[in-house]
Amino acid sequence: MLATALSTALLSVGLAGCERVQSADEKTAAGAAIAETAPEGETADQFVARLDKEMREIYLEQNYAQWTASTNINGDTEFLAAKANERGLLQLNRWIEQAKKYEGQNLKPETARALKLLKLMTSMPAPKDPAKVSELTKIVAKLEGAYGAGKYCKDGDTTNCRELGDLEDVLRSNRNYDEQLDAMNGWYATSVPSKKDYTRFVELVNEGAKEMGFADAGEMWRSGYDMPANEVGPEVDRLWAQLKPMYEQLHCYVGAKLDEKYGKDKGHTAGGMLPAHLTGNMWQQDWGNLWDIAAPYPNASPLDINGALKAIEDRNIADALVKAGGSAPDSQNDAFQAGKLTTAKQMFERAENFYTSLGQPKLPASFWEKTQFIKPRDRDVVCHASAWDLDMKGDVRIKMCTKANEEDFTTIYHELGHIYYDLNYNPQPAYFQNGANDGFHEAIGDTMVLAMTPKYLNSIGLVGAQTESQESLINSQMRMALAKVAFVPFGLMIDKWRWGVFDGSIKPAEYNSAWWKLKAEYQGVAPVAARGEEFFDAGAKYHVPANTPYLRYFMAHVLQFQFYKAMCDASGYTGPLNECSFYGNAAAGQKLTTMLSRGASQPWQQTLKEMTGSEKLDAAPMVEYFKPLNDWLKTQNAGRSCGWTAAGTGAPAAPAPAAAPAAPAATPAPQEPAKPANT
Ligand code: X8Z
Ligand code: ZN
Repeated sequence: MLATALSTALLSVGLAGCERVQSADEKTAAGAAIAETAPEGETADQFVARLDKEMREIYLEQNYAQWTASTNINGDTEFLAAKANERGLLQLNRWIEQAKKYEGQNLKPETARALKLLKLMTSMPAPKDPAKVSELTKIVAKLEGAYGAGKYCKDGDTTNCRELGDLEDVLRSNRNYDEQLDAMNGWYATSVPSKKDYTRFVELVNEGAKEMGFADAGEMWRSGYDMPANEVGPEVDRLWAQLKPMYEQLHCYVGAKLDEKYGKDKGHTAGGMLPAHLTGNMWQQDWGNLWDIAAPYPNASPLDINGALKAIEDRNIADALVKAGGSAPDSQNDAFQAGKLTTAKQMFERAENFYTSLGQPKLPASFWEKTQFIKPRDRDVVCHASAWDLDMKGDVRIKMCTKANEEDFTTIYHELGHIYYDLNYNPQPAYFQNGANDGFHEAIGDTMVLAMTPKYLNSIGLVGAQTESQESLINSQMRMALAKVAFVPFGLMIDKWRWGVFDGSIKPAEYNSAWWKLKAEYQGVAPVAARGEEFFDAGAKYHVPANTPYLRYFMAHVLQFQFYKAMCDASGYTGPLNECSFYGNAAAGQKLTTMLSRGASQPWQQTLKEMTGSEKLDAAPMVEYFKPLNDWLKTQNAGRSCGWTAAGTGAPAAPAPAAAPAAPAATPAPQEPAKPANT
């Protein structure tokens, strides 16, 4: 695909995050047929027709180069990816220059839209100075490579290094307080060297954005939503206000569970915040791994998807070991890898089946041949999951380091949402091959995840028989809430931070304190020991070094419930929203197909209206979905002291949720010694 509205497209490196463009015939190698100047007398319509053709050509080189670099990190591939990106960015600047002569002309709506989207085609606007484009693309390739190859070697012992995936495993399932702290701090140490490059990166993209007429790169990002850029902030604040009371209830409940598990002195930090290393997730964005301590009714209907997937993997490894025969360590290792690959493919097949049940096509054979399903053993790769459309005509791939757990299982459904978006809008001109907005792209797969009800999971053999009871309902709602509700403030704070970084209100000397201040304010999480400016903790989150805008995920969390409700309605379902699954329903599938095939060819508000009947983002369906859990949480939290104060961070406090009786706005926290950064 062309990636996500503001982000991907041309400039692959670092742009897209989850969405990258890719591939095609070698004979159309990028640049081959692309002139540096526009033909004389070219009309606007002729210009966009040429744009369509040239974009298809130039992305190939970028996509192949970037795929190669992301699936094999080393100096050579980094160099080539940077070069390809440099050529792409230079060409984008040329097109933008060439398009200027049509400003103010009376154009066909489709042509006007193509020209408007052109300026928003990258999330890394490049300066005009070619030397700076070269510098920018080298930095970008280096930042992403460094993230992908990051390792924590405890006490500097290089014979004992762990990668991100190993460290995430600790947070996922090891409940030892100190080991979790060590895993988090260990990963966060890997981003320290990137601060200098990131700081320079910010200067360069701001220069590019200004030359394109934006105040800074953040304003450019906010211009990608078919509404005035200055209305985007207030719009997302409005949505957050709809969701915040529910988040505060969940925060209070999870905090109480952490107290039970670790003791009152360790379950909260000063001010009543959750200790960052105890949320089961490296970035505190998804608390689903806390199921072992947060399950409301451990004895109600089973929902142990992790256990089921692990059992499948164990069987596959055992089968592969039998096949391999030999007992030599090499053949054992091969069998282990083969067992993991088989499991990953089975997980992908299951997700593909969900989409085909809705009328989508089977994935092309090349997808199965070229996808990176699991982490290779012989080289560094960027493990962060992403979906790629290499040639806009069927060469789609996913890059993942799949593990047999629930989080990765749902990530596969998420990634396939991108892939099916790509395949459905491939007939559009290149410049419309994108999501209606970038939040749409991120919301598709997640909408399918909402339809993965306990009944569906039972039907595919991943959980045991379900009995209908209030306890089962609360369990399944909690399972979703730990992933979806917990995410919302995280989805907002990342770009609040970047908007500040780009507009200069957050200076490099304040990067870390501002990061933790926003995390305190929105999420109510904090590190347990000072994280001063010697750290660069934002850089430990993929999307920052990869320069993938993040507001898209916040919007997606709102949109996916709107889409889900619309598809449930289309399927004829009339029961409680949270029990609906449209798996296998043709009418729901038709709605989806229509939305996907529009791509970015019209303002997203129009596409949303076709899908849901309304052109407004609205968190009401999310609130409706979680009503049973929210009511239950209020009862559970009665008598608890909910809310937090962001002690020492200067961030505003979250007031106590209404249902929590008479508690002060925050647990009066024991005063910690003054900490420079985050407390
Ligand atoms: O980055 C992703 C996807 C690729 S677009 C794996 N996600 C965000 C994240 O991991 O931070 C999906 C949810 C949020
Ligand atoms: Zn995604």
